[in-house]
Amino acid sequence: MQQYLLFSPEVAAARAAGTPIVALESTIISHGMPYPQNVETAREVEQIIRQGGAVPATIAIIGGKICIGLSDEQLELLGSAPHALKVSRRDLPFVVATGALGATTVAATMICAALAGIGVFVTGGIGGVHRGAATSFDISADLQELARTDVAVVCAGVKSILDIGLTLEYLETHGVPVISVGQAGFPAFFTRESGFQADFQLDSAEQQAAFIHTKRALGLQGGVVIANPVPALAAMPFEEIDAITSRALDEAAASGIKGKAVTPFLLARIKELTEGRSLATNIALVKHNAVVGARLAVALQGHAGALPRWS
Ligand code: PSU
Ligand code: MN
Repeated sequence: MQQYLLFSPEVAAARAAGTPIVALESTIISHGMPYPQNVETAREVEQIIRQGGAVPATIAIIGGKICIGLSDEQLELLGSAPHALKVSRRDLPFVVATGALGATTVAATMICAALAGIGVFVTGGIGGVHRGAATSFDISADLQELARTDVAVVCAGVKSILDIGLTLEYLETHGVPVISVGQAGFPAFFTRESGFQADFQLDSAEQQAAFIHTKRALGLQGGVVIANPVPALAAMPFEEIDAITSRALDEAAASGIKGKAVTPFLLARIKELTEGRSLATNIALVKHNAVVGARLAVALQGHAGALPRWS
C-alpha cells in the first residue's frame, strides 16, 4: 500500500518529527471554487494551519500516486487544469491505475488520510443526502466514509442544497457523532444555523480530542463530524441563500444534471446567483475551519495515551 503514497518533503519531515498534520481535500480546489481564488485559498488555508502549529497535507492523485502534501506547482495544476477528475471512493483505483489527475472529495481524502496515518481533516462542507433522494438515491459517498473511516472532519456543516435533516438521520444510523463548536445548533455552511441541533457541543480542542481519543479507545470505528459555524460577519442572510438554493436546484433538475456533476453544478450556480458573495463566505469559513482543525491536531498529538495506530 505504501508504494502508492507519496509524501511531500514538508509532510515527510513532520511525520519524522512527530509534528501534528492536518489533511486537506482537493475537490474543493478543482470543482468547488473558481480559478484563481481556489489556488489562493488553498495556499492561505495551508498557511493558517502552519501558524496553528501543524503541517498541512493537501491530498490529490497525480501521476499514479496518492500525493500527501502538494507543491505550489501541484496546487496550481489542480486549480487550473480543466481535466482534473473528481475522485470519490469508487474512482480511486481507476485514477491511481491510469495515472489521471484526480482531486479527492471528502470521502477519498478521508481514505487517503487514514492510509497516511492522519487523523484530522479540514474542509468546507461535506456531502450528504440530496433533496429528493427518495427517488434519485443521491446520497454522497462522504457519509458512508464517515461511517467507516477513522478521521475527524472539520467542516461548516452541510449546505441547504442537501436535505439537512435526512443527512443527520443517516449519520445517526451509521453511528457518526456530529459535534458542534461554539453553539448547540448544527450549521448550514453559508449560515450559522440550520434549524437542527448537533449531537454534542464541544467548544475546546481539548474536549474534542478527548472525545476522539475515547471513541478510538472503545474500538468504535468511523469518523466524527466537527461542525464549526461560519464566522457571523461572513455569514449570508438565510432568506437570500434559501431562495437562491431553490432556484439552483430547479435549474439542475430542469437541465437533467445527475450523479457526481450535481454538487459542482449547484456550487457554481449559487456563486453566480449571489454575484460572488457566496464565494467570499465559502473562503471565510474554510479558513475558520483551518484554525479549528490545527488546534484539534495539536491537542490530539498531545493527548496522553494516543492510540498506537497513530504512530
Ligand atoms: N460541498 C461543498 N463544497 C464542496 C463539496 C461539497 O460545499 O467542494 C465537494 C466535496 O469534495 C465533497 C463533494 O466531498 O463535493 C461531495 O460530492 P458528492 O455530493 O458528489 O458526493
Ligand atoms: Mn451524489
